[in-house]
Amino acid sequence: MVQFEQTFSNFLLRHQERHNRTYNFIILMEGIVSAAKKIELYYRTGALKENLGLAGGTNVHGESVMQMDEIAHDIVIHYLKSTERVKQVVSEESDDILDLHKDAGRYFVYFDPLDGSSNVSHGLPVGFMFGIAKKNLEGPEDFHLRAGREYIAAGMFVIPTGMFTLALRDAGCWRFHSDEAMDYVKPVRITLPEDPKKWELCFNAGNTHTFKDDVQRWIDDNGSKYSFRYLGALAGDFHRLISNGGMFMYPAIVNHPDPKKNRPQGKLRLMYEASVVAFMCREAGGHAVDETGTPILDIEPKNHHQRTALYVGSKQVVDNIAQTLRG
Ligand code: AHM
Ligand code: MG
Repeated sequence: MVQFEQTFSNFLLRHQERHNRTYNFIILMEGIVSAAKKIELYYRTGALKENLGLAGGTNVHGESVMQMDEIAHDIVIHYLKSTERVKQVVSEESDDILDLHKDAGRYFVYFDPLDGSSNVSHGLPVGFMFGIAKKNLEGPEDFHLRAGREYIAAGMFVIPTGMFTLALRDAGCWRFHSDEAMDYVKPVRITLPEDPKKWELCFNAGNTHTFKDDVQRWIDDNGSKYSFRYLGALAGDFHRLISNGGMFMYPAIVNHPDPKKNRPQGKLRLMYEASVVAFMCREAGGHAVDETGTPILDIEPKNHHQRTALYVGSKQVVDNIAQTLRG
């Protein structure tokens, strides 16, 4: 018997029809999925094509080598442009906000085309992460930077594993995998497990002594309740976290022995890393806060590359550390 799975395209088409929505979002998502497939292909053949080198370096043939994250950025821009539905984008790989179809477009896309760069030279998982917001439907467009609560969707591809997670506002968090024909198939709704048995903690434990004292104390008091896992690429770490429950955190670094290495604002980027996972987590029943215990989704970005500390995962655990963070 041939086994047929529902495809992502069919899932999305039905979703839009059920909610009486236009097809614009389908056209946008088709562009995003095409970009992800291309990035995946380049990533898997990176060593062969020598795409894993440093930007500006040269390969054995004396040709200039593009870094994988620059390639991924170009791929995403190409496919987003081709949808003709995107007003502006923010990419981790571009200093400036980029205009695509500034007047005619309908969406804003905030993305990190290849997150987790320290994994690239090992061929280990990285992420293509994105948040999507819509133009002002009432009143003229003011091009303000959207807070996570204004996103209409957010998602991530864990490359090169073929796993894709997409959260749609008020319609849940869904996971798909790539089949033999490279189609994303078999939607599975993700809800954070209530049972604490599988919960895990996920953070760079080597940084513990650099966290603020209250956070170090929280880890001392609570750490032994959980298993620890850390891949070092947010998409991969969050992919596991959202299935098992627990908490991923990247606290502010304020006690570094070399004060120049402190990161009081945190490391991760608000618009295309923290808000993306916070949005997915909310749709899966979880929560996310920053170093002051403020919900990540409520933070109004002042700058498109703004950083934030991040605590994201099961509501119970995040609420618990949020109390400590609020002091
Ligand atoms: P990048 O955008 O430079 O790749 O940094 C983001 C990554 C995240 O994917 C990951 O969660 C974190 O940085 C890991 O940082 P560290 O190596 O300090 O633990
Ligand atoms: Mg990144």
